[in-house]
Amino acid sequence: MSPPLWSGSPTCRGDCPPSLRRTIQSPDPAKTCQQQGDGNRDQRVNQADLDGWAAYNGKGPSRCDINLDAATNGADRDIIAVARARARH
Ligand SMILES: [Ca+2]
Ligand SMILES: [Ca+2]
Repeated sequence: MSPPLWSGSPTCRGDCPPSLRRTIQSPDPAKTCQQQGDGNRDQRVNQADLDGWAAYNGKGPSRCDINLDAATNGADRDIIAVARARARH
């Protein structure tokens, strides 16, 4: 009996075409926004995100845990501040 032609979920191995690799590895848009500092996920990085961060500062995981390290702290504020400054230009 021959092995199945396809098994398991799609993953990218060394022989994966670059175009398919990009598709599989493309980030979730919402997650990307959060990583760029959009804590409240309204597609903008502004004072509201800093206000949101202040409300969660010193706490554990939150929507303002931008770097997803399970703590909401100054490192997350820095990311928001940089993204905000970048958005102004
Ligand atoms: Ca926002
Ligand atoms: Ca964090």
